Amino acid sequence: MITEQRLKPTARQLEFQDWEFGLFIHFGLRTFYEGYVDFDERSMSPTEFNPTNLDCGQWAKTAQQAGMKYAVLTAKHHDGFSNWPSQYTDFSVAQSPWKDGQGDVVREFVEQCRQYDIKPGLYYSPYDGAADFYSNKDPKAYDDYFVNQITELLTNYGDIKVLWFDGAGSEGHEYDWKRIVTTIRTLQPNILIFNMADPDFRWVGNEDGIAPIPCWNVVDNIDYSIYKDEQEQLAKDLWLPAECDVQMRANWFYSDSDEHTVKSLEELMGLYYHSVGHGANLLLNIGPDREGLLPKKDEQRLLEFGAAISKRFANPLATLKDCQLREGKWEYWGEKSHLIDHIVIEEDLTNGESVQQFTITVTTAKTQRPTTIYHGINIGHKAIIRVPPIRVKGVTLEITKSDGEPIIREMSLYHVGEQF
Ligand code: FUL
Repeated sequence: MITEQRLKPTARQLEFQDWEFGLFIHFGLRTFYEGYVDFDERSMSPTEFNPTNLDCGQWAKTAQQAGMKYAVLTAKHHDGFSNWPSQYTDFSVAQSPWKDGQGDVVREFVEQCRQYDIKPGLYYSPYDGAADFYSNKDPKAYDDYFVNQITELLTNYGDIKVLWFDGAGSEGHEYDWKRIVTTIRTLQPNILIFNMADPDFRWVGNEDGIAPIPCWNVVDNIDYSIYKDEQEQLAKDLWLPAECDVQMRANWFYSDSDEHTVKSLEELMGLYYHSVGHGANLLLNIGPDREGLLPKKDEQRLLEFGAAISKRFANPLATLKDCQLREGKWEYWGEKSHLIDHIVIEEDLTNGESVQQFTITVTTAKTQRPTTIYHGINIGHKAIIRVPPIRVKGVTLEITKSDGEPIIREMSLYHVGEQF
């Protein structure tokens, strides 16, 4: 029986959770100012924006080859520079020498995403360091600007899947969210909004790529930004799946001086277990360089990462089809014994999250005794459980506490070994 009060995801939230892995792209005028930091005092000129070889196809193709399903580009970051020729500012690509001011990074990005079957998303910083009316002295003028720019982005580029609102810098600023959200929902009813205003998914609360255990889908508060410790209390419980955004290097935007900080494959694999493996999405950032390309080392590392993920999880020893549901337990019984070191479980979330506690019990290979080897809390979208290698004849998943009848949509067993 499913309890009436159990919160359920929308169809677009369910779809989002299945994407699992995406590419975050920080690119803009700031790319051309070495060492520029968030809320930098230095002024910047659009005349410096001139990627010599911009290729959004390289971004999208690399993402696709790595197994990513979506990408989010900074349409406008905190510095206020618009990566599209917005008619509401003179601080955009239109004032740059790039393509004689006729270029549009947002357009090239969304078109190439579609080309490679990557869902396009746009980051839009509510904070704006360039619009002098941003400050609370004239919040209404800034709301107008916000709505006008969002209207351009959500009208001129087709279906946009994600609108990513970064809270950083906005602490204490009052926006007319009602007006802004009405605009967004009217223009693109299926868009997913990140973390602010009327969110569809939430920030995991750190920029390290780590989701906790348990990472529930239903929450009553959200983390706002890295500059604010207190969480924002929501008016009611909401289904808000978590996303883990994390950098490939030490900086979000390209820098000449941090190539040595490109994360190792080992560290990235760890992040995968701690994010996707805990039921959250992983949004991994790369800052394209001054040519407008993903830097070689980052591109290679991302491809290695994607290959390592699929190598690990492409060949299960058994899946749900090989299991039987008996008296509320999902049981696998092998003809032969197997070495296993991973158990991956997915809950069908269509009607909400049910599992609150579970155990994994193996039937030992020689004496065929049931032995519990793992106690878990939630399963949610996906739980990747890594155990020391163990030879088993059978494996049983038992849900020991749940809200209503749990539906398991996948349970698979793997022997991955020591490989990377
Ligand atoms: C932070 C920002 O201030 C960074 O520049 C970056 O955009 C990151 C995703 O969010 O809070």
